[in-house]
Amino acid sequence: MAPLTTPTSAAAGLRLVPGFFDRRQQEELVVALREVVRRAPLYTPVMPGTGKPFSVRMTNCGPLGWVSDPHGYRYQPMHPLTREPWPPIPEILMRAWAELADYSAPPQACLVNYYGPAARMGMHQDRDEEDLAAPVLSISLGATCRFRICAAVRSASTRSFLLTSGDALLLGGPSRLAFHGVDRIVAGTSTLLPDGGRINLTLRRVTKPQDEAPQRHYTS
Ligand code: MD3
Ligand code: FE
Repeated sequence: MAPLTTPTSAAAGLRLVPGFFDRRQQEELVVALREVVRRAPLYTPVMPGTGKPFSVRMTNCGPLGWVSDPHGYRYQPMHPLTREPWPPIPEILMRAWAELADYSAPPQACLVNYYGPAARMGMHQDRDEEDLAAPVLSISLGATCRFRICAAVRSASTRSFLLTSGDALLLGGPSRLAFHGVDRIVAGTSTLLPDGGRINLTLRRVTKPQDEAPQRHYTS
């Protein structure tokens, strides 16, 4: 069984798998992601309403992608600038979901977040998905970051820990709706990516599996 760490009971259902991807697999992921960003370029999203730009640059792969623009947050099947469909989720990530997620249906969206040395992400909940029974699987590549998570109410005390290159973090059960964010990128910790950058991949279900062709289950 893979190592299991629960840094805080404020995040029950959270499972950190340090070093899930070894260095060779991380390099394979970077190669696959270069193809993803060639077909679906990183762009700078803006906040709904205010139009304030994110410090994180984003793109997606998979049938659906998460986008933020002046109209709101949503999932959509195409890149907001090229209007092309998102490229497929790389096989190595589909296998990671099958191994870790303990969920009967495949992921539909893989958000690619690119953090430069000064980028951060404010505390928020992920709740734009209709299927909240499915876990979220996050994979970290490149620079280490200090990640923060707190229980379902924002006022609850928060805990923080480091996410390093190759780590997988599974957010299921009560942790699925926990507030979380990235406080900062730790300078000088990226040997995988140039310029001290960090990539976070977030694999998600968006719709409920019942909306698709039923999955057959055989016994005996
Ligand atoms: C906890 N990304 O894209 S990943 C996001 O490192 C996001 O880029 C951060 O938060 C990043 O929405 C954090 C870890 C993560 C992802 C999803 C979660 C933690 C989560 C969903 C629920 C609770
Ligand atoms: Fe999030």
